[in-house]
Amino acid sequence: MNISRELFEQAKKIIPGGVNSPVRTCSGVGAEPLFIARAGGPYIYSEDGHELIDYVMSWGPMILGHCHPAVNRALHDSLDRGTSFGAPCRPEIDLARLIVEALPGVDMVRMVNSGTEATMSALRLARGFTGRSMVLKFNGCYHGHVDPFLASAGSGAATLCIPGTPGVPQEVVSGTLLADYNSLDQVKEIFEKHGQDIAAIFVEPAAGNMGLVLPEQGFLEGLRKLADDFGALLVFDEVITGFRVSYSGAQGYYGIVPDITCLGKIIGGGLPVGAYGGKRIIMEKIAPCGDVYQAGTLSGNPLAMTAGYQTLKTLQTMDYLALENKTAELAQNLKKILEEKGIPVQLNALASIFTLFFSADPVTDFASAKKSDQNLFKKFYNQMRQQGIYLAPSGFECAFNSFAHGPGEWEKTLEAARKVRF
Ligand code: KE4
Repeated sequence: MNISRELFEQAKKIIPGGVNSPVRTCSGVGAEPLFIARAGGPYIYSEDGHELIDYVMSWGPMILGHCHPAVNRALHDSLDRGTSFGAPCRPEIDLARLIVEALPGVDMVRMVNSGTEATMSALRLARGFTGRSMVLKFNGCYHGHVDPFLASAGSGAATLCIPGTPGVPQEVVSGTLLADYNSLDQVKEIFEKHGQDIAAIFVEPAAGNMGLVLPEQGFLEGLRKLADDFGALLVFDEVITGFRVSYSGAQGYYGIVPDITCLGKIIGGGLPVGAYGGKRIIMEKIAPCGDVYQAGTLSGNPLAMTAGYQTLKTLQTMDYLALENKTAELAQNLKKILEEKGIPVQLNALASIFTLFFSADPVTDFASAKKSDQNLFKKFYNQMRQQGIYLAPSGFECAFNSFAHGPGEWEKTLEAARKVRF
């Protein structure tokens, strides 16, 4: 009896692909999805009763671990007061205040309901504030399924785009410019050609959607200077890195202050939340104080605000450096185990995130990430999952450690890696 398989067959009849987000099918690694019944701490439990150590952690939100007592207690209390009012409520101020106090680049913040909604709104704001229409993003960076960002490099000049998916008209991506991550020369060239028309640079300050790719020395500083020199805005998509790489996000970790910051994942504590924030003069351009329109029925609902608030309050008491060190130790030991099997591995790690690329060459951008051996990753993923270690079902995602993982989980993870056969 395979309950997950049965549920997957049922789901496929009424939900496209049987999932509410494509990566969850696990088709990229030749596996079927596990249907999860419950989770607690660093563990998830499948409908078939299997316990697995979770390094997906809902793709980042669960940095405290699943069912953190303080978060769940706060949610239970909030539930009995109502789930959504469609009117201002105190928890919105409480969470907004924590975000503003934590992030150097955020004087004001608007809540939305997903990372996609955050980046979509931030793009409209950047265009409205600057009066310009073009936007520059980086190959391999993902900013949610916003039409102008679903663009692929066109032929010839790398900067001109074609739609990355059906349903996005050419004219929607004609204002999107593409460069390679960590390539300041390409960015300079693009600005020299289009500089007066570029509203914003959108960048993941540490990129988590091609596997983890870190900014090279001077890259973020260079983007900051180019944005300033040409009157464009610098937008940090911190949906993954916000409150993950440090309590002050990547902007605090790297010491670069963006004009707008996009958030999601951790600030919702597992409930649907996104946010975008920035300098006051920019944020006051947003309706109703400004004329750039954005709205949302469930934005700022008390339940999600409560989960986010309690998560951040708890994070204020946690030792990020200790978790960073433990994550580095785990990742380096995994790399060592694989190399002892004759498997070339590149490790990219930052704070509590890491990616093992099955490649002999360093991974510094999307092109080098794509050179990694996905067949080796597939073998690794499936044999680790069979041994109760739940990794992201793609070689272009990250592993997320948490404050709930401990020596027992890390040792079990290493033991499982030792038994993988390639
Ligand atoms: P959501 O709309 O999925 O909440 O956020 C979109 C988004 C925006 N920016 C960054 C940097 C992101 O990583 C994401 C979403 N991340 C993916 C995984 N890397 C979510 C998983 C999924 O699509 O199911």
